[in-house]
Parts: sequence; C-alpha cells; structure tokens
Amino acid sequence: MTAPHFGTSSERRIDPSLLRGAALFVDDIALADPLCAAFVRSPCARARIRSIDLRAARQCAGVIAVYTARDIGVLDAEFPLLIPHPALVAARTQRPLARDDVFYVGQTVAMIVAVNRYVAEDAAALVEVDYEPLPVAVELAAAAAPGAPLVHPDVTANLAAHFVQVAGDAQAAAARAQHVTRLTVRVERSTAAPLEPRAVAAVFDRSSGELTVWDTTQAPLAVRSGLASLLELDEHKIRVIAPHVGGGFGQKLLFFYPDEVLVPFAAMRLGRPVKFVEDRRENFIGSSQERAQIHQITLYATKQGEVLGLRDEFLHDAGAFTPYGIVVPHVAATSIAGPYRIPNLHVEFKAIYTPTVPVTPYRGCGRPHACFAIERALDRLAEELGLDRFEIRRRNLIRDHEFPYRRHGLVFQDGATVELDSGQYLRALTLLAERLDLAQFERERAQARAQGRWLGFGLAFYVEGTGLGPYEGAAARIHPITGKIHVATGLTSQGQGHETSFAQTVADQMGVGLDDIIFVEGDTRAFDWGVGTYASRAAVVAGNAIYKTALNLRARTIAAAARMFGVPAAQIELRNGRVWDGGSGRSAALATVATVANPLRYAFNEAARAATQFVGTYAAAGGPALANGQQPGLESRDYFSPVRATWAYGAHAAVVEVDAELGRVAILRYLCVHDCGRMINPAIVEGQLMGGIAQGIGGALYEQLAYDASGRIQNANFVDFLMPFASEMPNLDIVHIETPSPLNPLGVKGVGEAGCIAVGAVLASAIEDALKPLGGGSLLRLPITPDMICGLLV
Ligand code: MCN
Repeated sequence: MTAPHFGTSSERRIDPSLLRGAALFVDDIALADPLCAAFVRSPCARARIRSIDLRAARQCAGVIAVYTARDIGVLDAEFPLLIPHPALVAARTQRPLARDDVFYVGQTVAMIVAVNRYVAEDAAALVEVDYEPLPVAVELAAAAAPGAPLVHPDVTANLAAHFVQVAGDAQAAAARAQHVTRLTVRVERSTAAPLEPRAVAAVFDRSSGELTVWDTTQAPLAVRSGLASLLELDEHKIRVIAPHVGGGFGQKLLFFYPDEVLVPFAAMRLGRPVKFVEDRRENFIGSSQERAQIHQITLYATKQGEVLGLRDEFLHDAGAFTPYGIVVPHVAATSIAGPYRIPNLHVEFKAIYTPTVPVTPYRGCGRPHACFAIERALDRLAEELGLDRFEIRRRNLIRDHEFPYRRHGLVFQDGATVELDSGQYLRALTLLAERLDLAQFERERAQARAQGRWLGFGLAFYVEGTGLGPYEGAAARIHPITGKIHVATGLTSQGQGHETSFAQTVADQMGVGLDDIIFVEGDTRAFDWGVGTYASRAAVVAGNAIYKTALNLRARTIAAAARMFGVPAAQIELRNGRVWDGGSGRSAALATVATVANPLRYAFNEAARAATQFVGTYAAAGGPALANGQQPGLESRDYFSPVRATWAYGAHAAVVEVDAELGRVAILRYLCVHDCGRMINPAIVEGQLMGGIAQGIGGALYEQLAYDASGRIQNANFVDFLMPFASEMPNLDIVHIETPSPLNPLGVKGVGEAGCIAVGAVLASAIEDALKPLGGGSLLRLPITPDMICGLLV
C-alpha cells in the first residue's frame, strides 16, 4: 500500500538544496558577461528636480549607459494602478524614474549600467541632481492635519482614499449601550526585510526577440503581463523565472518596482545581460513598507460585557503612492470585528499620502493593526467592567451554530460580503485556557513575585479571510518513459514549501511517492495561467486546482488501464506507482499505461516494450492503439475559483517576564491554538506559524522604521533596525483544530500569515498584566519599546 501523504508531516523536499547551499537565487544565475545596474536615488523626501547633470557619470570608464526619465521612451509614464477601488479619491502611482519631482527618500532618479557594480555605484555618485527641497509633514497624523504640506500638489489634504462601511446601526447601539470604551491605538511603520533583498536579471535574445527575466517575484505571470505591456513586447516572447526566493512576505509582489522594468529595458536596448541586486539599504529605502495606522476604536457594550456595536475610525499611512489602491486599510477595516458577533459596525478610514516609501501589503496586511485595535479595546472593556480577559471574549465569540456568520454591509477584498464560513471559536479559547493553566500560572506568578520578578500573561484572538480568488490552475502529466508525474502551476514559492504540500495532494490520488512527483512553479513557461502567491491563498486556490487536476489524471489513468487490461474501470486500483487489475492481480507501471496510450512513439524504450504485452488485448478490446478522438499520453489540467474567502482563526497567549527597570521582555511561553481547516502538511503549517510568530514578535517588540522629520530613515540597516533572533524566540506550543472549510473540496484554509497577526496584542496584554501591581498604564502602540515599558511606571 502507498501510505497516505495528505495530512502527514512529510519533510520539505526543498530543504536539502537550501541547507547545502545548492539552491540558486537570482544573484547566482550565471549570465554571460553581465552588466550591472545601480540607481541614483533621491536624498529628499519631497523636492522639485531643477536639473540633472550626467556628464561626469557618462565619462566614467566602464559605464555603458546612463538613463533618466527622458531616456526611457514609452516607459516614462506612471505605472498602472493595480487594484482600483471606488473609495480611492486620488490614486497616484510612481514613474520608473522621477521626472520633475521626487516624493520620498530613495525614489529612483537615474539608472547607471556599467561593466560591474563598483563602477555603476561610483558613476551613480557622480550624477549631480539639483533639487529644490519642498516642505514635508512625514508623520501620519501631521500629514493628515489641516494645512499640512501636500505630497502631491493636486491632492487636497493628502487624502488618497476615504472609505466607509456600515453593518447594522452603530448609532443605535451607542444609544443602547450601558458602557462605552474608547481607545486610540497606533502601529508604527515597518518593513518585511526579507533576508534576500529584491533582485532582477534579464537577457534579451536579439535574434529571436525573446526576453528572459529572473526576478525575486511572488507573481511571475503578473510580471510577464506587466513587462509585455510596458515594454511593448508580445507576451509569448517573455519568460519570467522566479528561482529560489529568500522570503517575500508581500514585499516581492508586483509593485511595479522601477528596477523590475528598467533592467529588462536596458538588456533589450544594450543587447547584453543586465542584473540588479538591491543592497540592504536599498531594500529599506526603495522596497515597499507597511503597518502605520492610527485607530480610534469605540466599543458599545452592556454591563455584562456584550458588545452591541463597534465604531472604528482610522488613519492609514499610504506612503507616497498607492499602487495597490486601498488593499491594506480595506483588509484592516473588514477584519476589525475579529471573531466576535458584533452586529452593529461603523468602519471608516482615510488613507493619507506621506512623503515616504510606498505602502503595499506585508504579511498580515492590515490584520495585525485591526487585531491590535479590537483586542486592546476588549482588554480595556474587561478591565473597566471587572471581567476576566477570557470571559469578555467568551461572551462575544461567534458560536458554532451561527456559521456561516455574515457581516451584512461589509464587503471584503474579493468583492463578496464578509462571511465567516466555519470554525469552533469557543473551543479554541477553551483549549487555550486549558493549555495556559491559569491556576498553575498564578502559582508561578506568586513565586516569581516573591523573588522580585514580574510575570504576566496575555491573550488575543484573530481571524483571517484566506484563499482569495480569482483562480489558480494546474497541469499534470505522466511522463511516458519514466512514469514520473509532472505537476505545474502558475504560482511561485518564497519558502512556503509548495513543492512538498502540493506533491502530497497529488501523490494520494495517483498512488505514488513524493519522489515520483516533479513539481514546477515559478516559471511562466511551466504554466500559462495564474495569479500569484500572496494573501495566504495558495493552499486554498492552487491546492484545490491541483487536487482537481489530480482527480482528473487519476480518472484518465484508470480508464487507460481498464482499456489496456480489458476490464471494467471499477476494477482498477492505483498504488505503489502501478496500476492494478483487482480481478486478475495483473499490474503495470504508470509509465506503461502512459505509453500504451501512445505506443508507437516509444517503440524503442523499455516502457514501450513492457506495453507491447498489452497491445494485443488492447487492440482486441478497443481497436487501434490510438482511437479516433483519443489523446496520446496521460495528462490533465484544471482550475479552481473560490466563491469567497474562507476564514482561518486562532487564539494566542503568552507568559512574559518583564524587567521593570530596563523595560526588557522575556517571553517565557507562547501558545497558539489555531484552525486552518484540514492541514495538508502539519509540519509545514507549524513552520509557517513559527515564522509568522517570529515576525509578529519583531513587530511587537523591535521593528520600526525610524523616519526623521525630514523623511530620512535613520535605521536603514540591520544594526539599527532590530529584529528578533533565535535567542528571542520562545518555544512554541501549537495546538491544531481542523474544521474543514465548507468552501473548497480539500476543506483547507490558509495559514501563511496567521502567525503574525495576534502577537502584538498578546504581548501588550501580557506586559500590562505583569506590571499592573506596579501601577502600570496601557500599552497602545506597536512596537512596545523599553522606554514605553519604563514609562508605564512613572
Ligand atoms: N498549508 C497546509 N495546510 C493548510 C494550509 C496551508 O499544509 N491548511 C501549507 C501550504 O500547502 C503551503 C503553506 O502551508 O505549503 C502556506 O500556504 P498558504 O497559507 O496557502 O500561503 P501561500 O502559500 O499562499 O503563501 C503566502 C503567505 C503569505 S501571504 C506571506 S506574506 C508569507 C507566507 O505565506 N510569506 C512567506 N509565508 C512565508 N513563508 C516564507 N518562508 N517566506 C515568505 O516570504
């Protein structure tokens, strides 16, 4: 028997190559005599460009070309808006190279192409740009204040978007409320900081007119479409390959980034390979960022702690451009009520332009902000009503029988009404409480206190609409000689382990081992249709497309085997890489079946020789080897298009020890009870949660981009931008609940972002709890820095 793969913790197939250093990243691609690009970037947050003097740079030995906006022909235009939305008052997108104005420090002004990076950098330093600096208001609230200097002169009040959605009647809830809790919470600007910065390399074959681009992208097919349109090339002449990618976390989704289009452009113009790899500083100042919102949240509740209504008004920092429209604040707005049955909602935000790096989705995409706001507000409500923090949540969580739970009036990112499809929220909370063991914790706390140590616990709940459409597809075929099964999708992986989990999805249907599956993604030649890896969507959307494709291939294989053996299809089984006739016990390798389906072409190989044993039977049963209308080979292709998002959720808790003098936090325990539907690979799911929680700890305690008042980032390096190391990571206690999603055949929900969402709220709650005996106040800002903690005690 072939052991089932779906649901088991198979080791990640990709790890040996990563661990041995054999994996190829964009910078490792061997190009013949490549040129290197470097960029001249704006040192001003907001300025008018009076002139650019390129003479010295052009005279530099080894410089091949220097481009400004005026030298790039049709490319000198604003990039298209990727996701329009009616709430956008004034969408603005960036040009590949600034033309008359710059809008943030780091914006690309000119590109140098030279024989190597050293020369390119030296020449970039010789470009003289005369800037006329303009006044700026960098900080979000300051940019939103009346009379603030404008980022875009024609955008009044720096207002990029104004969004209002209403469910029920929040005003009526306010009138009925016996208790009102109001808070202002804030999440500071941060960045994904993938360990491999962004990179792009391009080769143009002048004889065929074909362009090959290696890109650290999360969406190769979208890059191909974008390049075709921007470079005015036929799409079929462009191949985009995302090789191994060292983390993306949203930052490597299509921006379009200037280098992504200018490097291929230069390769075409110059007829030579061109490459660009960001250095760390460029990744900080040139690649997109996120977080940065200020929420004013109000809960209208009864004295018993039942939340009747919620009002959330928030400001979202859009940065200087809105390539993704309002995706980040929209997701925050539609996640603000979390897992709670709050019937009356008023959510409203303003997206504000600031003269800073543009904001696009970063792991969690608006949810960590929303979770921080609602969970902090619930903690406050509990305190004000004298309720336990578990109890306030228990009273408001959606009950199992209430699913699907619709939030009428709230429209999600996919255009459908927000509808939490399934879950066992109360069970998650109960499991969390059991695992935390409050009685035991209180004993530990008392002991610690006797030693002058301050312990506290915190908790938070999150929900996440995962698996956004519109669709993904897959193709599978049995190689007629080797019998290996090739599976291709239009996605790409940045470390999510698709090559393993998706192979597991196919293996069970075909009765083969994982080594029998060749999984290909990240190459536009592999599969022509698809969208990309983001929004925790691959397991749901591509996973189900692959599953349908595998079912289809299975059915075809069974039909071919039945013809071959001359028996009914019901009698055929697939196992151990072979087809079996359950009646006679005869069997044949998958390669043989695939070959029989087209025997003549393979007359000189072993599989075909094996197949000839069956040709007599086959001919007797069905006539010629390839009957009219029959296809040679065994292959299939299918697609999956979700009706709406499927909602994953979880409850996290932590026990912390706070050094009240130094403001230092040690996370002693971290617990995560979560539900991502049926798990394809629990070990991968746990890995995703760990990575997410690590990033969440970064966002909760360390990571913040320190913009100064002039718009320069003061900590654009890995010394000053603090991130958690392994030493800051607690041991994680992860508990799985598997409530199958009713919205897709596999019953899966996404998990890629889940880990990071609740961490800030959990740690704020825990630190406050630890310091309460010292008269501590509230932690309403992320990240929670040592000075904030010390400030609680003053
Ligand atoms: N999985 C599973 N069972 C489930 C759900 C998921 O076994 N019920 C598996 C999937 O098959 C896949 C992995 O878990 O191997 C993640 O699946 P999914 O939640 O669908 O997320 P995506 O594959 O769409 O990845 C995107 C998501 C996002 S949005 C960010 S941001 C993120 C993340 O994944 N960036 C990552 N995880 C990351 N992990 C790494 N190492 N690097 C990144 O850049």
